[in-house]
Amino acid sequence: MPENSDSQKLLLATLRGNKSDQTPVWLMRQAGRYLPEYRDLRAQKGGFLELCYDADAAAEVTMQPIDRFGFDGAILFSDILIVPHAMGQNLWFEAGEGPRLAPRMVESALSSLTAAPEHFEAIYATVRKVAARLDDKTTFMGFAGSPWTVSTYMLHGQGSKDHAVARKYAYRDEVAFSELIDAIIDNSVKYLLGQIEAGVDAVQLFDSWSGSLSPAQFEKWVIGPNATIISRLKDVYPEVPIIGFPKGAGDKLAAYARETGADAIGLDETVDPVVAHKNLPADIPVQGNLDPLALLAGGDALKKSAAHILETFSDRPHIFNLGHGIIKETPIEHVEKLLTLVR
Ligand code: 1CP
Repeated sequence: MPENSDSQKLLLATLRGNKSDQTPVWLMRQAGRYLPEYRDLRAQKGGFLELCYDADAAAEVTMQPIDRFGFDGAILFSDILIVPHAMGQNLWFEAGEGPRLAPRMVESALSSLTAAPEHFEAIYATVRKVAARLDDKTTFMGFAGSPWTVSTYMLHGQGSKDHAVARKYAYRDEVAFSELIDAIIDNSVKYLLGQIEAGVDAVQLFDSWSGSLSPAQFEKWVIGPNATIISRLKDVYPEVPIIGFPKGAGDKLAAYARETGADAIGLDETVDPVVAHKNLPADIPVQGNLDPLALLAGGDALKKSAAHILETFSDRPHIFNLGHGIIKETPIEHVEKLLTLVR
């Protein structure tokens, strides 16, 4: 990407620490089920994974929220479970239930998996198509799940509420768990470097389930692996910003910000903006953190929450976002209202 076109990207500049009088905005899960055009294309393609691996369709889905709302950032349409799939686990989605992975790594050896790197190639094809379509004001973000969060799916074979199988495994079988985390790190670094080479401007690391760990486990399995991924990406692409999103980090948020080397910190909706602003390093950009339910509710709840967040972060680089993914029942008009409020 030539430098003169980069300079027009408000979100990218904010991630690099610039404060502008305009706050950039995008929404986690902005490409997805709350959009009728998404539901149409998904039905046409037959399912979610079919959509992910069809580069034309996935590029179209990535562009849908940009074409409709003009967000400052486009997030690659893919999923964090592409990494386990490329590592050789089978992956499918049960209708109305969610992801399934087999074999479950709690009872299988890593050495029994046969890698399927063609799954990464399909995603890079999407990245190239989107990069060719985006205008020079919109920042393009790639992503991966963080190792702890990805390991919970690989070990349970599906989503889980308390991640107990993974937490027990990490205590009881630390050597094997550590090997699994290292393998996820290696694959995630490879995958993110591939996304950057194919044309993304920045990447986000989603540690959606970091909130289920004890403080010592958080240091070991959240801060450690995220720091390793970030330092390995920075060795190759020091100028590409990395957003860390340790959902549910609570008291550990400041340690995460200091110790991982992330360029910007994503805040979930349980974080008090005033407390985060006080506790985080003064110059680090933050992203967030409207409650997805306040957006769904609309009206005063939406107005007041958005205003409070904007006001609190008015003298720090800030990217407006939700604290977690947009809920599928969210009315489109509420998204439009939010954009008016932020802009
Ligand atoms: O159409 C459908 O029914 C599929 C729903 C869907 C979508 C739209 C899934 C299944 N994944 C996605 C896309 C997706 N997932 C994106 C790209 C689009 C965007 O953000 O606009 C991203 C960044 C993700 C990331 C992701 N997938 C996370 C981390 C973020 C988060 O929300 O915490 C996680 C945990 C997943 C796993 C996943 N993917 C899909 C499901 C149903 C699940 C399981 C969630 C769970 O265990 O509760």
